[in-house]
Amino acid sequence: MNHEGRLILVSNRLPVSVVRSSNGVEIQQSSGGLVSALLPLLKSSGGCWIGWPGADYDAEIESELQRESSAEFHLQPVFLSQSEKQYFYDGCCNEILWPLFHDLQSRCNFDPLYWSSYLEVNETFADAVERSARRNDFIWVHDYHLMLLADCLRSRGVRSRMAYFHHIPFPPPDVFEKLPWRAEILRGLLRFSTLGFQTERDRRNFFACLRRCLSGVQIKKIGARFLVSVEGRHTEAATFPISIDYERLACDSVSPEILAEADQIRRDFSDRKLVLGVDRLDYTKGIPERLIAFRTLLEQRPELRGQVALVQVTVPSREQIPKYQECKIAVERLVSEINGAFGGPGWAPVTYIHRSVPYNRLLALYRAAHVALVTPLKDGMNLVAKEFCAARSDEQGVLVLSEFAGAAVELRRGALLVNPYDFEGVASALHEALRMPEFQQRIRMQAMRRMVQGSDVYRWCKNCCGQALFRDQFQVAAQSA
Ligand code: GDG
Repeated sequence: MNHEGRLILVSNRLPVSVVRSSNGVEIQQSSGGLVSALLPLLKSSGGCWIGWPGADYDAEIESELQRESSAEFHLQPVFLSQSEKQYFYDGCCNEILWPLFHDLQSRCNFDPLYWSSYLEVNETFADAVERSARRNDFIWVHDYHLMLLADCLRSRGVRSRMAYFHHIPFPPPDVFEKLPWRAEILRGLLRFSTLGFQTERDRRNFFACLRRCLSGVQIKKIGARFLVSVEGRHTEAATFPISIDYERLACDSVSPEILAEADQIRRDFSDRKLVLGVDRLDYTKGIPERLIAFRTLLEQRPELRGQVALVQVTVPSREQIPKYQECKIAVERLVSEINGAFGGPGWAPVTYIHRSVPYNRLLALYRAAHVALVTPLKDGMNLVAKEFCAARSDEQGVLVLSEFAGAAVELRRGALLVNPYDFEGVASALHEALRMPEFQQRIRMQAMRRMVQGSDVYRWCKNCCGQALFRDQFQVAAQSA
């Protein structure tokens, strides 16, 4: 990618999981489009990936990670203490920044101790980056856990190019300004050379927050990019919607095993129409609201009772945080109410799977579903929506998608867009989806597949990095514009 420098990737989590067994510690590479897109880049640039391995400090883990690292690139762990996990990760990241950035400020706990820990952990990550990075390296930081990293590094005199990609939404100023440390976050972000957002909505919100909370900010548009200038410093900002490894998913999902498994799933449900939800168990994903909409459908359309089944996969997430525990209880209560009210002997309208299903099973579910019901209250992008399309080479299936998911921008021509808070609206879109003729499904699915295929995760990666690499030329152009 870059002739001189290496790529230094920094994210809260390393792209691995640590599995302990009787044989000791084993390091497993995480799957997913982001890791598949980034690893080849990392290998070609000979860089390193810095992050928390998701386990407490252990010399054995450290040496296993070293063994996993190759001549091409290495994995550098940053270990968090118990109190850092509690105050930085659970606290600041997941009880302040996560809800606030998803417009749910009433769920925030603005504890100043959480913020102190955020500052400390960003410094700890900066220690690790400083140890690894050289002047010509390109440092690419991911997500809201590390918004102050460039600031920490610049204060130590690190002058490398630094890009930041924001995976979650950026809230509008009326929401963002509730944050007691709003100016620190904005100033911190402006120490990066390049800022990437998922959608224009997020980029615009970021600019509106800058104008509301900082003085002396100037923003110039140059082509599809923007140059933000403050106090004589410049940062480039642009929109790069993240995506998936389309070809891999499309290819894997037509293997004979997956197709046979999808047929088996349909038979298991006695050829009832399947509606599928796949999410981390997170209150932003709108799972209780989705269940209420499904209940509304069964109440309003008695003829559908016994004809349609909702399969909801929820992957356990952030289970030690009270708001997540409340969400889990709300989901379980609704599932049992719906099954109690509309189920019959040997038959339940909602199948609730509270665990991660294997990749092959997930693909078979995508293939078996008549409808994917993707209704987050707000989402940076939502990759499940794109994966569903990639898996449907049969050009059948309907996507019912929240208008508040970043994916709605690219998929709006094929999906049925809904407001997840409008239960009757979601129920009626679901009804339309279940009755949609095959030719209409085909037209819509073709449009969505074309869109996802044309902008996959590799292209995303190239756009994000390419832009950062050409930053110097861009700034010269900007200053003379
Ligand atoms: C953040 C932002 C943004 C889910 N269940 C299973 C499973 N998954 C996989 C899906 C998909 C991924 O997890 C979930 O991605 P999302 O995009 O939906 O959501 P977040 O985790 O919230 O991610 C989001 C994303 O970052 C990228 O920028 O889109 O807005 O919140 O890939 O397939 N995979 C398997 N079994 C499961 O049960 N194997």
